[in-house]
Amino acid sequence: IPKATNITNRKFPSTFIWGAATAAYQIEGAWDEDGKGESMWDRFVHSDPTHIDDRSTGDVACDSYHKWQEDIELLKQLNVKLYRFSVAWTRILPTGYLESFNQAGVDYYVNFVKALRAAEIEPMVTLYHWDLPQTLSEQGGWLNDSTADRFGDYARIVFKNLGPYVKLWATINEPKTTCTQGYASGEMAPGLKLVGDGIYQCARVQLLAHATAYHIYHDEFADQGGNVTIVIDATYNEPLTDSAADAEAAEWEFEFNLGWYANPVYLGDWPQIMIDRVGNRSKAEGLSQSRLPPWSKDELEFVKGTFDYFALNMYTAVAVNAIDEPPIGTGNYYLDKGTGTSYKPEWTPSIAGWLYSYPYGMRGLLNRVWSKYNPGSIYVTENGWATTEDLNDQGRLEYLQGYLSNMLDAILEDGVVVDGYTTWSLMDNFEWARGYTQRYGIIDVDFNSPNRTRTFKDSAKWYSQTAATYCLVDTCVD
Ligand code: GBH
Repeated sequence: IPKATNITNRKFPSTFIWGAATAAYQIEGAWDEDGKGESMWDRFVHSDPTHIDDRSTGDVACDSYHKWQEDIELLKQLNVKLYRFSVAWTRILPTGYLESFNQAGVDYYVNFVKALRAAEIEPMVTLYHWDLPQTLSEQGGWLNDSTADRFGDYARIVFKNLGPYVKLWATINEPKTTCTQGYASGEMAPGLKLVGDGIYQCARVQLLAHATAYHIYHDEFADQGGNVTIVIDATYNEPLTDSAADAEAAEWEFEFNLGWYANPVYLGDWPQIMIDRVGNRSKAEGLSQSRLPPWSKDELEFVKGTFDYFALNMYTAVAVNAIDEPPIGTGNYYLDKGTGTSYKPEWTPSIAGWLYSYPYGMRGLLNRVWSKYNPGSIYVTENGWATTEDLNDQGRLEYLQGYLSNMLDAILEDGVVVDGYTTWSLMDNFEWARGYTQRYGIIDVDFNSPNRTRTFKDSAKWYSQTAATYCLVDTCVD
């Protein structure tokens, strides 16, 4: 196995848990089978094929709905002990309402988690990875406060039925991506462009939904003894220059991205800089209330502290610079944050425009999350690299090796508690608006074959060795 430079040859702690991640809409297919309802992603891809770069859909995807036993075999061959996957809300409650309850959906996932346990693989279940029931979407989706209650109804069913086999829960995956890409840029479902106000309301409703599920678990299923949190994605924000202004801008960027979701959950309330900047700009626009919806005292209490660990998705670094105050006029999150972003020339680009390799960013961000939010335990629930289809994926191998090496530095040198890691992704899958043009899997999937044949890439061979030896290179010292 080739050695990248500066990779530590020390072992990960024996308690560290190696895993892989996927999401329902990206792998399952069987979009309308066995009573499943339509989700907003089903609608998004079917209503206008141009929403997706290659005009593809997740109708079949990796066909994991049928090939789940084969997926468990792959996990075993990878030597991983943790599998992060998501449940499709529309298999459990096809319309999002209780009266639409679908037993076949529950049975499917109960069988699946039982089989994972039998294979000695711990399930980490994400309740929501972007596939909102279309019925709820038409009633406002993440702009409508009542969606938080519907999410609670759904979460209760999943906790009750899967809870005996599941100890690690994630409520909502990357709420920020849903708000920015789904409700502001319109690149993802439901394709709305509400860049000044809907984007903030979407964050509020998702945080209420998360907190609702968290409290249901701890009030009604505490005897299951599991841990619940929300999955937040973040970049490592490096000031573009060593000027004080760029350092402050990097701080604003941090708060307008990670802090937007982490601050309410871990510390209480929106970050102060968001309250100030969005409030001031809203006032200057002549609005009577901030476009960032203020929390009531009860809501604040309800959301604060709703975590049992920190689930962090981390892929890239961003360089941040100060800019002149953007003109007042149209409400816009991207102007509210008042920063400029770019990528440094020394970082390695991937084929995804937003994703650059800067391995130190993993160590830097883990330290920041650890000291700022004091979460007790961190799982890195996604981290991965985009390529075209290629079995000889040396670039991915080096990316993972470099990021994991920096994670190990955070653990051994800095005392950050990282308990587990689920790489993105177990296998190539439907990459949202990019369709099948960008591959993140360590395992290749042949989307031209009806069998959706899975083949280990070089990175998967390396990862299976690493998961067995706790070592990023061929030989480690303890
Ligand atoms: C993850 O998000 C998702 O959870 C996962 O489903 C997905 O397959 C994986 O990434 C790979 O993309 O287009 O410049 O506006 C990672 C965080 C946040 C990264 C939104 C891309 C859009 C940047 N993503 N971001 S841009």
